[in-house]
Amino acid sequence: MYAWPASEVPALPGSGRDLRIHDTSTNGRVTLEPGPVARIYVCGITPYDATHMGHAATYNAFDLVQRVWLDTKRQVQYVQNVTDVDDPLLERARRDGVDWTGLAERETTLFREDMTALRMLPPQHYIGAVEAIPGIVPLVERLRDAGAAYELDGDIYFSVAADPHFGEVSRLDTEAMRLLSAERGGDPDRPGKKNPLDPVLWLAARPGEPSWDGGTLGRGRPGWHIECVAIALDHLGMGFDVQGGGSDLAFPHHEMGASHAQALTGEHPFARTYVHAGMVALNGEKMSKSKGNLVFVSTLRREGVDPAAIRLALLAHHYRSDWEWTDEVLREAEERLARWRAAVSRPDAPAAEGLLEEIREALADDLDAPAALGAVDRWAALQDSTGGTDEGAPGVVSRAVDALLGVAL
Ligand code: 5CA
Ligand code: ZN
Repeated sequence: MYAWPASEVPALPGSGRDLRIHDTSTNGRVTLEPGPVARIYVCGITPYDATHMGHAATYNAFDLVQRVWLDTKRQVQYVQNVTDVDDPLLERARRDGVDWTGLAERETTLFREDMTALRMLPPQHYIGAVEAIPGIVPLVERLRDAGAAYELDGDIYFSVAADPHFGEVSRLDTEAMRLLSAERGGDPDRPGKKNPLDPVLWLAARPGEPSWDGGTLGRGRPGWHIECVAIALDHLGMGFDVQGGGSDLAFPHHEMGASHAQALTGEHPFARTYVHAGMVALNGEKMSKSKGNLVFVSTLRREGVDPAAIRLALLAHHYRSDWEWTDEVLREAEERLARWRAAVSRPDAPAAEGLLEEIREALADDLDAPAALGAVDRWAALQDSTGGTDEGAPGVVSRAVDALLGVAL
């Protein structure tokens, strides 16, 4: 499906450095070494509610990954899905008495508008679960025929025992996996499963629910993890550079996805690096659609908040930390934006020597956006008398801030 328009990324002098980033599966930092075309899959939204600050923070982190890669003169192949059929979407549509397809379309449209306003780079392939179904069915058939999946009352389950690398993405013990599985869409207590953790690949048609032709699987709809696997394999192949999402996706979603793909292909790994963003909270609790403690990007925009200030509010927090959204966070970002805009309008701006390299260094160091903001703050606070003036400096600074941080001054 259509993604959203790309904002221009200004060309910068020289070249950025390779990104060192925290990898969940090794629990340590790795230097990413993509080829000339860096490949990234970022899990997309389940469109039953509007984009909140937690979503925006996670997409901001992976937007930075791409901006660093582009600055190393690589191309980026970026794929994102939309989980436009799944239990939470169907439940919300039922609760509100609306058509689930209309709900998904409306919220996806709003997400596109939010991403555009925030200057997030669009994926080259933006694929809905529904449009991926013809590709999902043969994968599930193959897993079943290879003995990596089994039937339970018409539903097809993946056998985690089929992947010798199962558990290596999230590195959790069985008890923790069981708890998270129950919390995050799994059904560990369903009788008859070979392993309580086994996730569903194909759900047989239920009355009152949408279903599709599943070939030898019978009518039904896909499970959650196989959706992202089918889309990633189709557009990126095995061994792509980064799979990204919020930390709540490490288990079960990314763990199961890796196992599906590894069992399907006999190859390892699915993604070379798994990167997870921290959770944004509101009033002390993780912002989540199910709890309803949300601040929406679109609401702030409607209230007249500058999207560049929203983006600066996200950038002020390290992507791996869990943090709390408050009015104060936004107020500080608005003040910073005003300071930066005033600074680039100075006729006698101080020289910006070294600033571009400082921003590059900060981002290459596990996407340390707060450090990058600090470097720009210092330049904005400089009095022209200290290091001489340079009438080219405002241009250099605004291009660097735009290209590397996605903020238009
Ligand atoms: N459709 C699936 C992924 S395939 C899904 O998780 N959708 S979602 O709408 O629930 O979340 C979209 C992205 O936002 C995911 O990466 C998720 O980890 C992230 N996310 C959700 N809530 C928060 C939060 N409070 N803070 C940070 N990131 C969040
Ligand atoms: Zn996903």
